[in-house]
Amino acid sequence: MNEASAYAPANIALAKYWGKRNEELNLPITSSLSISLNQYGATTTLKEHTQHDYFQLNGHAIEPNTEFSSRLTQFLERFRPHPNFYFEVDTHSTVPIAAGVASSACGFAALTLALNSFLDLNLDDAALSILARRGSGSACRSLWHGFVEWQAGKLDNGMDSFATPLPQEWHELRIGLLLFNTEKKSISSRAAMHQTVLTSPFYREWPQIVAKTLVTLHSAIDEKDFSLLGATAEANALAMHSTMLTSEPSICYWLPETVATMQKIWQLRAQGLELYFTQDAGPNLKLLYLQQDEHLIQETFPSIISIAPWNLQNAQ
Ligand code: 2P0
Repeated sequence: MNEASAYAPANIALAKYWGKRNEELNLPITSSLSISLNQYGATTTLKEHTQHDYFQLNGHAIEPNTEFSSRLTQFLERFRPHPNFYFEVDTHSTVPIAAGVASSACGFAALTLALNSFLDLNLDDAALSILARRGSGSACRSLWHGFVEWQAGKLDNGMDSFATPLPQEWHELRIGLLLFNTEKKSISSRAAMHQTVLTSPFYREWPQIVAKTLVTLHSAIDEKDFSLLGATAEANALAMHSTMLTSEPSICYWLPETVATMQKIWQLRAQGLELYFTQDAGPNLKLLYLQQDEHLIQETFPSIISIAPWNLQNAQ
């Protein structure tokens, strides 16, 4: 166990995880369904360190006693072979900085996989997903490529709340990242989720909305019905943001560029282009389109980062 490395892709939810029934265990109120971002993710290397844990991100040491380092230390407590054993965790992320594309998700997923191999734990997929979830809820979906579904589960201890990959592949599907802002967000998704559940009068509708979204997404994926997939994912993201906007105080991750781009997408769609968006807890948009329109989309949005989720030869 001198050293172990693992890679995990970032993921974007088409049916969002928004709201917890248990904040300590990261147990969600609803199930969710995501698509992984192929070569955009995190590679984590683990070694033993002397005297204290040591964390590096993209070649820079993470200061001890920051919120980030204490979250990592807390996560590692579950794995420490004995109290005087310390970890060196070196993570390299290919996710564009501040893209709002779940850097914590791929980070905790890669760390869980690296721990499994470093400590020869031989954990099965469900156990790995449950452990990754403890680091960050959406990390439980980042252990696989392609479509992944996280079952909310019912148990209080969370042992039935884990993700599994879907068997369907959709090689023509593309995801585009459109980044408008690189500043740190004003409110973390963790805090925003908490505030929404407690204060939004619209939140009581959310579980039924997600249940319907999931049924429709499954038929869209089974039938390879792109219009249905795109429209369903877009409506789910807008419903999630409606719960945020109606929380008290209101949470608005939208920038003028976000809204202007939504309107441009709606206009292009009215002209016949099959283009949809989804948005997470940040101002950036993730576009959904098909390979046949990739050139046109790249011309229309020159800064877009276009991802082919099943073209896996580039993934680590
Ligand atoms: C998602 N998000 O399904 C949703 C949509 C953001 C918007 O999962 O508190 O970082 O660590 O469980 O996983 C971001 O939340 O939250 C997220 P924690 P996480 O992708």
